[in-house]
Amino acid sequence: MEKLIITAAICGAEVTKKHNINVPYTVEEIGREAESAYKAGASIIHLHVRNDDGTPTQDINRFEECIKEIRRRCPDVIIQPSTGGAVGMSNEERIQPIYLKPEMATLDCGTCNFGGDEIFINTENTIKEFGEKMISLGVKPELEVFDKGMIDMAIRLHNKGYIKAPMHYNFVLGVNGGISATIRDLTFMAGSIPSGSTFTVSGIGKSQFQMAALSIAMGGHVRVGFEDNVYISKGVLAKSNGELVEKVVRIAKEIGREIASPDEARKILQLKG
Ligand code: KMH
Ligand code: ZN
Repeated sequence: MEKLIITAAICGAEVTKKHNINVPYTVEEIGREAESAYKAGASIIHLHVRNDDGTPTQDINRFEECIKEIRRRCPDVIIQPSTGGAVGMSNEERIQPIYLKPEMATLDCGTCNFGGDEIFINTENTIKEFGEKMISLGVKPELEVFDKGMIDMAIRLHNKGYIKAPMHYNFVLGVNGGISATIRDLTFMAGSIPSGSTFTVSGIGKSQFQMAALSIAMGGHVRVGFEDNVYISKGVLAKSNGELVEKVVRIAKEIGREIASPDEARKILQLKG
């Protein structure tokens, strides 16, 4: 089996210090959390940024500052900014970080409910626009799919030239409005992507480590981090993103999967590097 790529989603847009005091807001805190994940074995940092008061922002200058701080602490890590941002942001706001030409960025492949009255909106035209811009700037998309139909959308847009192969998917399982975090649904998703594609799995909330273990055994990759889950075990808050990554590394070792370095991850994902 290929080595395991671990992505750390260190911050997110929705989780706050009220959920876990260690959720990073400031540039320094974001740097600290990225470094803890990287030192534990993460080769990709999925990045949202915040203002110092914790409000989510997609401001290009804030991304630039945070990326500089992460680079200083983790020279070779792959930095993957979000273009999803937070629910309710405009497309213009969301797309900003790709103009920094990161190696990767997320590309959300459909609209879904996001709990309560929230709707995370990604129309077909939005996905086309973001996909085209990423191709023109040389940014590899991680295709965020919250449901099976979003895989089909990505395939359709790939066939029309808006997304290049090999495609890399992130199955986000267990969002309140998306596909569930079950063995059945993970198997369904993994069986639905074109051959030659790669996938990572983000189990939301209490499913995080169960979905991680399944993906490790299936040959997929894993995303963990405060964006998706703030607990290290039932009722026990994680001290850092690094602690969550360490747990994945322990599980992987037991199952016999080696951990990919950032450069090995670049090869597996066919990034330009
Ligand atoms: N914060 C969510 C509304 C992404 O990073 O591309 C969207 C999200 C997906 O987190
Ligand atoms: Zn995100």
